Amino acid sequence: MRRESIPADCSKTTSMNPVITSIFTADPSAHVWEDGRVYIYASHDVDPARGCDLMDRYHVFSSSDMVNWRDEGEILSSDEVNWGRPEGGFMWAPDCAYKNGTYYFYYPHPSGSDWNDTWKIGVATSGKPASGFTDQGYIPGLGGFAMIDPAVFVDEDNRAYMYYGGGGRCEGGELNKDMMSIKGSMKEMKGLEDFHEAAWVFKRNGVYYLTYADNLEGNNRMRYATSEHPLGPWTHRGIFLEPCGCSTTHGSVAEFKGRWYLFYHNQEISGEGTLRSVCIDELHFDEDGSIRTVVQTREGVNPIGEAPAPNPRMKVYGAADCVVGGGAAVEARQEGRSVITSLHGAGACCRFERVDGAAGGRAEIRITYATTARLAKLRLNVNGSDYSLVNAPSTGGDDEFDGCTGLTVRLLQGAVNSIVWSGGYGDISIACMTVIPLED
Ligand code: FUB
Repeated sequence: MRRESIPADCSKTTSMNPVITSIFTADPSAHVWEDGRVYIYASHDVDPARGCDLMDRYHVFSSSDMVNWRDEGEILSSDEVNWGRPEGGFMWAPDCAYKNGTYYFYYPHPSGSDWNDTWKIGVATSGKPASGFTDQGYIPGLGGFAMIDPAVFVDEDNRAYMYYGGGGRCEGGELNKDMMSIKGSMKEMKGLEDFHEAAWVFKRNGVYYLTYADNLEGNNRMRYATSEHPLGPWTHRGIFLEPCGCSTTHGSVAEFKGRWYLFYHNQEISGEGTLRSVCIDELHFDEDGSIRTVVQTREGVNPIGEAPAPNPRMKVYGAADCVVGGGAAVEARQEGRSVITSLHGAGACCRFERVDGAAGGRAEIRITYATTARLAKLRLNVNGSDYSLVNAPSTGGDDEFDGCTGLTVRLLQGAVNSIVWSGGYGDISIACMTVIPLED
């Protein structure tokens, strides 16, 4: 295998917005766990979109510095939910909580074909934050018409609370110690003004904050209310996120290394309300605890904490390692580099054989690319499994190989894996492919 000289480096100086560009993601729920990393549990808008019904799986993303984000891969799909809607789909805004060594992943999903009347709140558990989740069923007694968007807040005394709702009604209740049932019953959260959906609760300086999306026609905003108690009553405090240019708005708030952040989504990359992308901007408070209006930026946020160290197990595969087909070509560029080009035609592809999957299991697969197309895409197939379309936003020049995109997939043990990138979705050239084995 020949190593290419083009660096397979995805590092950024600010997070940029949207921050997740490789696939379409929405409804981010952010948490900082004991390993010191920040995690985003997001919905996945499946491309091409057809309303929000094809959203059938979840990915997790994590970072050590708020700027460089790693796709941790898919953690749950509707195929794995045996109590779920027979037709699948409708895996909407999720959340995750940690208690006593277990991660609890909460997600809204209908149990019947009449989807909006049969919502339930499913729970999947794992001993790890971003892999190994197994569905455990749904929380008894919760759900029904429009009751979506679960959010769980674990207080300093280790008591946990669930909030959820849609269609104008927000409910909250305490979770039992098992984290999978409600103590008593849920009650309506009083004092919220113009509640639509997307409840989220956090605590700062002893004050509980409940944030949510309002009902502004076609362009929801985010409002918040505060309370001295986790289940209210709440005092409405106002709007802190103006419209993001997307018909839905959904956000979460987290503190990371002493700074506060809002995680939300917009439709900047696609221009379509059902192909959304997660963004991050800083959140600031006034002296009296009021949240200042969030400034939505293109640059995103600055690095904080440690940048990711190069992974010693990373392997880089160049144009010489790939077999092209369907009109794709290998071309020599400046400094004697060879790159894979002409991937715009339907059927054009490049195939990397004998890719090393190390011990097998999860691995990040990234490509370093250049494109002048506003939004090129490539379809990724690994060992015969079709993963999805992977986005490759413009780098501004067909010789500007500073684009980086990819997914986390599952590889087999050893140098036996076949990875195919197929084109037909915009002109794009690939300089190299990087494979980084992850802990399983
Ligand atoms: O992503 C599907 C739905 O759109 C979410 O559950 C809502 O909060 C809205 O963002």
